[in-house]
Amino acid sequence: MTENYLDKLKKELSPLNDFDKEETQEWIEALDGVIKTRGVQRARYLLNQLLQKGFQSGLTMPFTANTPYINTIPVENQTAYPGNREIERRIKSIIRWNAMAMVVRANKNHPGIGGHISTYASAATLYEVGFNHFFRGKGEGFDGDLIYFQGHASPGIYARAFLEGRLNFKQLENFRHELRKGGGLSSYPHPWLMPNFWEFPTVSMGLGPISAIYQARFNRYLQDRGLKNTENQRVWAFLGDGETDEPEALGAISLAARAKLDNLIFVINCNLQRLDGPVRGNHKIVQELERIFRGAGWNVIKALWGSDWDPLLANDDTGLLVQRMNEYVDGESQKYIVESGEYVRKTFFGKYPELLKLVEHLSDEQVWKLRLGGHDPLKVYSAFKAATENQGSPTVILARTIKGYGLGEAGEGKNVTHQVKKLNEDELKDFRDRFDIPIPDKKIEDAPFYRPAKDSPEMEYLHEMRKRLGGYVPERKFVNLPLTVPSINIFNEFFKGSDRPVSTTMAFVRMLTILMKDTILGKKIVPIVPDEARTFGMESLFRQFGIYSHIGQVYEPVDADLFLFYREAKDGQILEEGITEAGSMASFTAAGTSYASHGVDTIPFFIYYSMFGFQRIGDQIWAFGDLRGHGFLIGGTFGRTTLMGEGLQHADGHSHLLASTVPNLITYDPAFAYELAIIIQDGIRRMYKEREDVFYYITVGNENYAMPAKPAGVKEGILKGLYKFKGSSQKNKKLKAHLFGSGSLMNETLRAQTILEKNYKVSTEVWSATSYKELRRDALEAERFNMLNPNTKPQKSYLESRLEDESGVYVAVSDNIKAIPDQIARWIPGGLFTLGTDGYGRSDTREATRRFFEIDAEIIVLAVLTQLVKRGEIKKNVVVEAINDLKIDTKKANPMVS
Ligand SMILES: Cc1ncc(C[n+]2csc(CCOP(=O)(O)OP(=O)(O)O)c2C)c(N)n1
Ligand SMILES: [Mg+2]
Repeated sequence: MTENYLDKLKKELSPLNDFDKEETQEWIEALDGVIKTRGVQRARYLLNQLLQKGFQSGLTMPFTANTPYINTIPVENQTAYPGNREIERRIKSIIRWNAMAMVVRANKNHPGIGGHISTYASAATLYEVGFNHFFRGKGEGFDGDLIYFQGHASPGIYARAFLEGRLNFKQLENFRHELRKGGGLSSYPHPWLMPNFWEFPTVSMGLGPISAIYQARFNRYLQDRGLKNTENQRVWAFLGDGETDEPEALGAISLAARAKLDNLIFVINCNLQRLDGPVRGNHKIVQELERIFRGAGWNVIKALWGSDWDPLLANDDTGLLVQRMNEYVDGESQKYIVESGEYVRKTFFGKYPELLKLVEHLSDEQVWKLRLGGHDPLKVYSAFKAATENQGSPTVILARTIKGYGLGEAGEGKNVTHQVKKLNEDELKDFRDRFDIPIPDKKIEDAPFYRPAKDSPEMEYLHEMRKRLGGYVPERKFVNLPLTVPSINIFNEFFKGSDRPVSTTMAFVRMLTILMKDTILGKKIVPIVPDEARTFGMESLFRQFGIYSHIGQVYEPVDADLFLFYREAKDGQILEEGITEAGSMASFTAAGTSYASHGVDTIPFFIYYSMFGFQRIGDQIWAFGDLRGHGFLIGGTFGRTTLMGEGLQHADGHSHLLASTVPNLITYDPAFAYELAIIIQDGIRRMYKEREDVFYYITVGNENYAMPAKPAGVKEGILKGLYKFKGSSQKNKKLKAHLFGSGSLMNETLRAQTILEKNYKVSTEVWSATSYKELRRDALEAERFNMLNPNTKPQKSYLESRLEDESGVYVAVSDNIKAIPDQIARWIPGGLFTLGTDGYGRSDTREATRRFFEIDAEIIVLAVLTQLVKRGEIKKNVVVEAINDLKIDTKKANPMVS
């Protein structure tokens, strides 16, 4: 590899190239003298002056955001450990054992059931220092810290809760056996499955860190808007070093620094390994992360070396030990774990003979056992303490550990360690001996759980420490009181209809404004936009309600003289997130779960380009469902052909299909303003009054058309997913058809109705299908009930009872792909013929794209006639003539494949 400028300078700056050691020593002594007599501030000033002078004379220093590969906190700045180290070690050892035993036992009984030993084994000290000294619970007078536990460390978190008496033997035994009688523990943190225990689902890597950042920012929002005092609540996010490769993990760190989130602490467990092997075999993950975080403005604390290394570093007169630490790569470091002390001495220290002297008083075993920072409670405590005391910026702790710590031959530091799920008898014995667990040889094979007596010093200490910190964690609590929800009357204006053409988006923005002005709910509404407010016509909200900024607005906006200027304010209500759907979704998550994490209701509306929702941030939406989040996802500019001109990567016709996969998500594709009003009001009622753990996805379009007045008696149908919008004017005709329309395609069904009735004498009824997902869910429920209860009177689904008295052919059309209406096809008498927008979108006018995708009125007419021919109710030549009359090109390209 070619050397770059930095590599060359590194060489030049190495102590090995020091050709006048005496002179160097003089300078070092001078610096020491200044630090001792005048303090570090003065020393910093002098060094800076020297650098500036040097720069003026042509001396450039290599740019680096790195500090040397040593601990950030010098020994002199460590505080004495405030706890009982010995008891804490015993507690930690027992937790280690039980965490390991949970996985081993589960896999012994059911090979393949899975679980992870090595992640917690490496992180135990990080968590235990937190549990004993930092994590605040939700007790009397405490609001509690918000802690994102690394998903794969869950066995350790369960094992602690077991010692605390919060989980019993049976539950531990049923780890990863949730369906056993009495229930079991979920594989990873899932509030859906353990709603009183887990607070945050973190196991999809990268989602924890980005959620934590926006959570910390949302805590500030609640504070600045007077909704809750969150001053004493910290957000802790524990993550893996491998996890930082996920774009979401680091993608929002600059926001955290910009917003000065000193209530946020990241702890990255740098065991240098991920699932397959080293995170950075040829490089150093810690240094890479340090550069990135420092560059973004974070306070970075490296806890790399344990106290055993302190005297070695103190005696490192040549600077070669630091040089050695700086230069060796992670792959090499991993090798030292699986090799002997002799190998470490020879290879690590022996590279420079001077270094051998530093360890000559240590045996090989002692050399091998020189502890790393993340396994040394004192180093971890000092790092956590410094993090909690840091002001004005978020902190990241980079703690170095060993993956599979304590597993020995079974996997410690090996590339396979992540997957280790079984230990043989000897390995269990080694583990027991290493951590002094009182389990006799004859029982060891079973890897039994161990819990000391209630009155043992360990148990007393454990409870006492948690009592001081306000209670046990994790614990999920939530508001259960019904919120007073405004009546539907607040939306009366939408029930009258309007001749003025408007879009459902415009109607939505108006509804949002009404809600934001509501005396009861107004303050709780949280509008969230990813740099798309103008797209949706929401800029009027900027001035009225303000854009949230902790520091207000320190500049005069360029449009200050305009009525709708860009107004940022400390109590601003809108979260304008910039171009980050992931960040916006993380904000939506914080606001949508505030009823649980803060005991404060907020009602988020996240309005975004529907194409960049489910397929871009679908995993976060899934996690939101797991979290039992409440709120409204509003998919704007929806519709493969409704959104004009934007084409293939913008025109969305399938987000409803993706949305249909989320179990507790209620979805709607409304056509008219009154439908939208009823859906939103009912959504608020269900989520905030009835406290149902559901959330909403509603699509809105930007096509303007006259909004009809609300017909009588349609509320139930709108909410259930289907109602008759416009009956036929030719009721007694023999030929009958039903058109199901959705969204702006309702207008094409109405046009088709006129053509069918006028030109083809088909009595045609138009229905508005607001939610195929709701219809399907209801039909599936009835079907299931009838299957399981053969002796009971069969239940009828809403769909079946609505259609039982109807006759005729059925055609569905929407701006979605055909699979959306196909969802209900099997319950439609005589079948459902579906039209939709399968295929890649095109940029053109609505008329052109609707003909291209074969969903316009003419094609609807053709589809109906074709169905009538199939039933033998009309002759084929009617269709042939219709194709001609309706000017349909039968040779046109098939949109599905072109
Ligand atoms: C988004 C996502 N991709 C992949 C996985 C599968 N996975 C689980 S753990 C793991 C390795 C974790 O390594 P690291 O983040 O370093 O954590 P460690 O266990 O080493 O602390 C992987 C790839 C996942 N859980 N989530
Ligand atoms: Mg790792």
